Amino acid sequence: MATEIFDKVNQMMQEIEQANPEGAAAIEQFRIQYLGTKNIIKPLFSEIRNVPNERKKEFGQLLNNLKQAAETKFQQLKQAAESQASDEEAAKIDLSAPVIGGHLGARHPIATTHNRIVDIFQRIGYAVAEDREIEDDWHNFTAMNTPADHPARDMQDTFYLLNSTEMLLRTHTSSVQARVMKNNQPPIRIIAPGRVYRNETISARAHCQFHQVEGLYVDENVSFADLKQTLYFFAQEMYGPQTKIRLRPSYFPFTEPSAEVDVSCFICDAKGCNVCKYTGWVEIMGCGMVDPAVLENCGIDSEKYTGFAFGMGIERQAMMLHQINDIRLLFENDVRFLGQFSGAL
Ligand code: 2NM
Repeated sequence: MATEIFDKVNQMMQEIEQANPEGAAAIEQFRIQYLGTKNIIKPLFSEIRNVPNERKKEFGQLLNNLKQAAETKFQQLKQAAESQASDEEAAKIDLSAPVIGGHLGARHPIATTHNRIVDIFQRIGYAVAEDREIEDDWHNFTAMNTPADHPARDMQDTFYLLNSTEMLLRTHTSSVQARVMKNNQPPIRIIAPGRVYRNETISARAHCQFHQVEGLYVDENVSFADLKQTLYFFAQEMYGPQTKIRLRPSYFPFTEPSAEVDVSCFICDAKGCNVCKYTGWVEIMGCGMVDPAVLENCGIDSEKYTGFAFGMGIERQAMMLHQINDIRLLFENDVRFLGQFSGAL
């Protein structure tokens, strides 16, 4: 009799361990059977009087283990069922469905302005050239006809890598054009957009990092007239069909002759306003005929070929287009600022 009741408890233990009810109803059935008010473990406790004294303690422990096993099993079943339910719920979400009334981000004005500039030049046959931001002195300065004693080469103006007099953060994307000229013969017609660095005191008008688009066209018989017409086309596409341009003589080490390019003020239609400081004109870029020394430095025969080049700051164009009066706004990523450009492409 005593061994029989022990066998019965051990068998029930096996049943509990092997039980695998599926679905909420079957799990509830398990709970009622082993843990409910009329569960089948409870009556076993009254069998203790039929167990010989020396085995009562052992029997009591066995029953407690049985109760505990049923409780543990039930908790496991419940958890497994809940996590399956949440998996099924998640599987119903269509991740490819379009957002309804969702909050869309905004493109950064530097990106939209960059895209506009690049697009205008691509339409007239310019290819985009990109290269490294960490440059060597030769591609950034020497190739660009910038002498060793030029102020741009000073530590005050250029970020050199730690303990280096050779490696620096490019100060303009001309270094990209030097690489293209070294590796290709004319005709060359490229724009080089990208980030550049200068050791400037940060203010509303200047930053130590900004973006440029530089252009370069080298071929036989490229003339200053070609340069002017290209810039005129760009100005009209960028600032509207009423836009005029004017060139003022200037100086760059890598071009001769050189000029600054102004466009008629598109804010006030050249009548005079804050943006053009009541002059009717705003400066948008520098340009010139590539100095023959630059062509020779990069392995191009300056007797056979001529070229023009130009360079503009993307931030400057973005600030004019959107009437932004502080360049620092373009680098702070304040969502109250960036959110104002949603919808722009
Ligand atoms: C400017 C102004 C004038 C320029 C020159 C060259 C190169 F590689 F051909 F020598 N690239 N860009 C250039 C000329 C850039 O930026 C204000």
